[in-house]
Amino acid sequence: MAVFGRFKAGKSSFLNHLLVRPVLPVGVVPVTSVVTDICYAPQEFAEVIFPQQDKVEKIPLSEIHAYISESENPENRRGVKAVCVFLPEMAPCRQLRLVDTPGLESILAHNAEASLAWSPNTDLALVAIGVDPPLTQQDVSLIERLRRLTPNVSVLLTNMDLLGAAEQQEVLDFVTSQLRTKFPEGLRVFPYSVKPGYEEFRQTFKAEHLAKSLAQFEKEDSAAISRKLYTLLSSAAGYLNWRATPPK
Ligand SMILES: Nc1nc2c(ncn2[C@@H]2O[C@H](COP(=O)(O)OP(=O)(O)OP(=O)(O)O)[C@@H](O)[C@H]2O)c(=O)[nH]1
Ligand SMILES: [Mg+2]
Repeated sequence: MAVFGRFKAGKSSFLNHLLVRPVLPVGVVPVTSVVTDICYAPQEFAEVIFPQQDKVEKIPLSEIHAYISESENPENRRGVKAVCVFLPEMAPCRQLRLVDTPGLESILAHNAEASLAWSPNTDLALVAIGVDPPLTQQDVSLIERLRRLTPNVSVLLTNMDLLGAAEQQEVLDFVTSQLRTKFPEGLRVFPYSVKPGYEEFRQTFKAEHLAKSLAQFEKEDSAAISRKLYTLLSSAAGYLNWRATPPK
């Protein structure tokens, strides 16, 4: 499950909250500069993938900041393709990989490039949208783009704690109805906050999205592969003077 979205939407904070541990660096300025993949291993460690040198370096988890944060690896000068984090606490969901991506729409264009270049690998995509502003044309374009790569795209409405109860409902209704007009076949919207007192959002997300997605993993996987093949064939269709049939 890969988390995409605007810079500072709270993508890394959300994954830390899900893991109940501050694994990924977060901050008030653009932070994540490298795609970071989190999955299960019996022991905790991390690997840094350098494509240019065809090299994988094993490092302690405490050192990942040096490779994935904009302040310590500006413009990804170290030339890192991705960082893989292995955690024993991912044991209950071994078939799951959580992926954090650099933010879009910031002044740092290389971050958006890194995210979009990685996006064709996505099976389950989660688009993080902060409540202020609640939904932009760029968010909708991102969802459209991801839906060409996978049938399973959902929205995480972050920073809900910044609003009172009535405003929370107002924003949720606005985002849901706007998305329904753009995507009539439906898109799940999960409200979220990492602040104390909002743990029920995490429970709902885990029960309603993660657990169900894992249960349907095989089915989802083959649907995602069909969608990717369709996108690949469509992009090659002009070249071959042939029309691809969309998957059912
Ligand atoms: N009030 C509030 N603040 C949040 C929440 N989630 C994240 N933040 C804050 O928002 C800021 C950005 O969080 P990050 O997790 O770094 O955001 P990001 O989307 O990963 O940012 P980039 O990696 O730069 O794209 C930080 O200052 C967080 O503390 C939330 O649910 N509520
Ligand atoms: Mg981040």
